[in-house]
Amino acid sequence: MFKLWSKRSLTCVILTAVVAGGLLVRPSAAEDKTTPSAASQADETKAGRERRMAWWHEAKFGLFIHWGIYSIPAGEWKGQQIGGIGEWIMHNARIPVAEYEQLAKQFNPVKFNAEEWVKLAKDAGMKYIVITSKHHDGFAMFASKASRYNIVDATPFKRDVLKELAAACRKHGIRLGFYYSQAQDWHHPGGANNFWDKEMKRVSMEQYIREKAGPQVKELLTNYGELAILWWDTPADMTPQRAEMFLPLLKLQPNIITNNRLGGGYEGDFGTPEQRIPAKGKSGYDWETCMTMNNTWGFKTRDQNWKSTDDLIRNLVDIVSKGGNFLLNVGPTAEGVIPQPSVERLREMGKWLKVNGVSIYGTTANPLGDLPWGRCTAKAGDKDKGTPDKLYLHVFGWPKGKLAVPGVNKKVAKAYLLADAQRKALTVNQEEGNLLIDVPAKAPDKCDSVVVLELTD
Ligand code: FHN
Repeated sequence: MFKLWSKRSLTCVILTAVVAGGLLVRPSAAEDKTTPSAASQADETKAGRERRMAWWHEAKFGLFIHWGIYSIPAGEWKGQQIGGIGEWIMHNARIPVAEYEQLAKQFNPVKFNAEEWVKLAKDAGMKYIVITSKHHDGFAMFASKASRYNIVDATPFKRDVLKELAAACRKHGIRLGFYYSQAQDWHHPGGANNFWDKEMKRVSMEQYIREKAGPQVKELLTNYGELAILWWDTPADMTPQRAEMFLPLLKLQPNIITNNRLGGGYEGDFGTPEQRIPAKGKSGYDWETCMTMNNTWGFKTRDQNWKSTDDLIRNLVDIVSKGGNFLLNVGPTAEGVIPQPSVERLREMGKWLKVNGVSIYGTTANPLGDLPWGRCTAKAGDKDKGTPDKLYLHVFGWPKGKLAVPGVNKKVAKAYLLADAQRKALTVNQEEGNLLIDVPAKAPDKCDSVVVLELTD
């Protein structure tokens, strides 16, 4: 029998307990690391990997959806407010399996409309969606032959919401990825980390992977058309051998992109800093910051601690200027509704991106040094098409009259405001690498005004 509480698993329990306590933890060093070779495509060439990752590099901005039966209690259990993040209520209130699974019988999200969610993501300027197919509570939000504890077999709703989302994503040109909690499963007696339910008759984690997690991942990779991303989470107790039980399945989706949370030493395609933005990016290192808009991933009625739209836009810009992607979360209600404060923020971000999107999508990290007034993104030109190299100066703090830009070593052919449809040239004084750009007195955008520099050799 394998040891249930190895030193490694204990570290993981402590980490997850801190997360569950609602603190914003720094992910472990392992969480931040990634290697160019994905677990699923270990023998691919560099060019092959670049082709597989190309859309993701272009996309920059995605929607994370944490949705499950935890949205029914929404942070409250038996009249008590339960601390920590909403989707952890089973763990944090130490709810036995037999009690928690009764929630499924009430789950009837009649207001769920896949098209509306996908259109909202699109309007927000997002290019992909990642949704929780099964979170740590073990409840599958899709039709599963591997476990009847799923939305089709165990709820009055009986609809496979992932199927509907996959169809809507295909229709609207949004890529779809699935989050799957491969290690923690508080419902299955072999899943990691349910230490509170004394009624559970433990089985091995191998048995859990063999009879539930493995077959479910296979279902996800088989039944929903082409998938963009498989987003593993919390590799508690994952040994290399256990991780390897999942790897052959990835061949079902040769182009899939995976994150670095499978465990067992498999680092996937990208790092996953959580609730934070790294101080600096790293060349050749792909990463995606995932972040909540309030303090919870899954819906919690009382959590109204919303970040402002300006902060969210600046976070997006900060991340992209360091070469990363931004996966921004919403936690729909038990009725299937995305909370209004989230909708408002997404629409406002979309408005900003409508004007300024070219300074985000398909750009690369800031080639200049630190900039006191904001951030910079870059785009290489195309000689064949006659398009110049460009720098996008994201000005958070609008200056009085002149914008000083240090470190520009190429000649500036033209400077203009992205918000100016006429592209009227701004006067630029260039002395060696230092620029002084004459800008209007009033910032075109109170959050982030973008000045474009077209460069020549
Ligand atoms: O424990 C989960 C948490 O509930 C949430 O899903 C986040 C999203 O990245 N991942 C884990 C904590 O790292």
